[in-house]
Amino acid sequence: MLIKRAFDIPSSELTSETLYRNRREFIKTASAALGFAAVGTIASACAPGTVGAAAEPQAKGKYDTTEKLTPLEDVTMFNNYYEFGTGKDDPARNSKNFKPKPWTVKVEGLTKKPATYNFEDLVKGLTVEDRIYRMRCVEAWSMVIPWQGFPLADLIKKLEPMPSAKFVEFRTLVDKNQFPGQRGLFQPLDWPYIEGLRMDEAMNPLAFIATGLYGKSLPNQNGAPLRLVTPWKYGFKGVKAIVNIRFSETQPVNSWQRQAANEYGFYANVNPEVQHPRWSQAREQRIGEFLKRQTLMFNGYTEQVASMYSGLDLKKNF
Ligand SMILES: Nc1nc2c(c(=O)[nH]1)N[C@H]1C(S)=C(S)[C@@H](COP(=O)(O)O)O[C@H]1N2
Ligand SMILES: [Mo]
Repeated sequence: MLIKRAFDIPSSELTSETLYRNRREFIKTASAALGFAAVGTIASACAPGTVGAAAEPQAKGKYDTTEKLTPLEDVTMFNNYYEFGTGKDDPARNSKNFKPKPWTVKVEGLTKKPATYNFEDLVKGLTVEDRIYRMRCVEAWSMVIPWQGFPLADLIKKLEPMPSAKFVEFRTLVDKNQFPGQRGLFQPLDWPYIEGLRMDEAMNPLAFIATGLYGKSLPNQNGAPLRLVTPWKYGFKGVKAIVNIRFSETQPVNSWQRQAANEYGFYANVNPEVQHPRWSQAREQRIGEFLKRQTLMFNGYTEQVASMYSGLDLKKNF
């Protein structure tokens, strides 16, 4: 017989592209029908490892990059998450027993809706979206990651900050029992991990809160159950396992700034022209590629973000 029927095709012939696209459609439909909470449940019921290997671009939305996706294995095995250790493989190894559920987020400061929300209430009414973003770490490695989550702007609108709020600050959980990096003699950072954005940056359509990736609920090592994603900034802005959102009038001091203010600024915009004191930022290593590539201004998102920084000296405000 010449024509193969679908169930005759060995799974090795089904590209991860097809699997990923189908799953993406399925999750969209299912989450529309069942509401936001369904995403995690449905996605985690799918076996891990069936998507991701040499995946092809799946750009759909207007903010999606068409570049080749970084395989799921790399996205989940090569991480930065000092609460779990300073090695790139520590987060995957040490986060297996982390409990992202139940989860609460305290919202405070200059807001009309201050409260401690459980995760489900915090995200209630927000629409899940896909975003394929180019990601760039300050250590010069980069990836392309298909995220699921919602625009940060949608969450902020729901939380009704007061007009006097000029910044929003995020904090990660502090829990010695769950985070080996918060025990012991060597503490690489002061805890909690803190990051912040100017309000206009936070409201920019690119700023995203991820609750999933590759159609799966967010792996612990990537910041479950919710983390910030700002693709025009260096990776350290992407604060993980958020338990605190504070609206303030004054600019927050983020963790890396507190650690080494000469090396890490508040803005952390990807900028090939401003070098880190110890290394150049002109080029980057895309995980899975052999040759280095040029780093793009604002990580390639100039069109969406440059206007926010007109009149700002980006060499001083790095
Ligand atoms: N709480 C917390 N968030 C964090 C970090 C961390 O150490 N702790 N590392 C940051 C850095 S430096 C990077 S590059 C990204 C990496 O995200 P990923 O592991 O999902 O790729 O997480 C950021 N968020
Ligand atoms: Mo990073």
